[in-house]
Amino acid sequence: MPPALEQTLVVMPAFNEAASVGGVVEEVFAKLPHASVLVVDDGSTDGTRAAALAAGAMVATLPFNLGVGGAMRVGFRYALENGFQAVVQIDADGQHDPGGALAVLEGLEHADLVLGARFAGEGQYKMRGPRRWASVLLAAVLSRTSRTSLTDTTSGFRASGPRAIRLFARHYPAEYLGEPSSPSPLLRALA
Ligand SMILES: Nc1nc2c(ncn2[C@@H]2O[C@H](COP(=O)(O)OP(=O)(O)OP(=O)(O)O)[C@@H](O)[C@H]2O)c(=O)[nH]1
Ligand SMILES: [Mg+2]
Repeated sequence: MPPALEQTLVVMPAFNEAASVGGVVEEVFAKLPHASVLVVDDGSTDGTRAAALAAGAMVATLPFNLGVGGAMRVGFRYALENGFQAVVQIDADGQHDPGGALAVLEGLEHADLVLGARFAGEGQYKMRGPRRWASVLLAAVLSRTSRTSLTDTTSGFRASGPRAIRLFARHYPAEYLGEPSSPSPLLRALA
């Protein structure tokens, strides 16, 4: 059995997404009734917080910008402390179809972490230039390391089960899509 939606927390990292976050939250509630939604508003300077609250989400507002990694760790800690069995990350810019969240959640029956790939034959998403090369390289290296065929290792659309939640609440690459003092060339290409 995949985790019940009552025990599922949707975590939405958001940085200046006032224009889209409300619509995405509403769509999540429509597609995943009974799930909880936590928007992590990461020092936005627009109306992200108000738009997310108006749509019915919980909002964690960070006093300054931590980046997506730091924001996700806030979400995982909240999930752990409140007994959620699954965390689904959905971006606030409307790039992920919340309807697809059911499919990634179902994958948790057989895995600790499920990635919703953007290059697996559905949708129109395209990457170009260094970002694409870095993504292909990462996919090749991580496919070997994990002995699984992975096409899109940096997709934000992912579901984590209880073991992954415990791990990520403690350790999560906070620099990812953040502003580290000296970003690696690979991370810079992907950001
Ligand atoms: N919490 C937090 N969220 C962020 C930050 N930067 C981006 N985000 C959010 O993370 C999600 C993904 O960011 P995007 O900029 O869309 O990254 P992407 O999808 O890889 O890039 P695009 O292909 O340009 O859409 C969105 O919901 C953003 O609002 C940040 O510094 N902090
Ligand atoms: Mg995006």
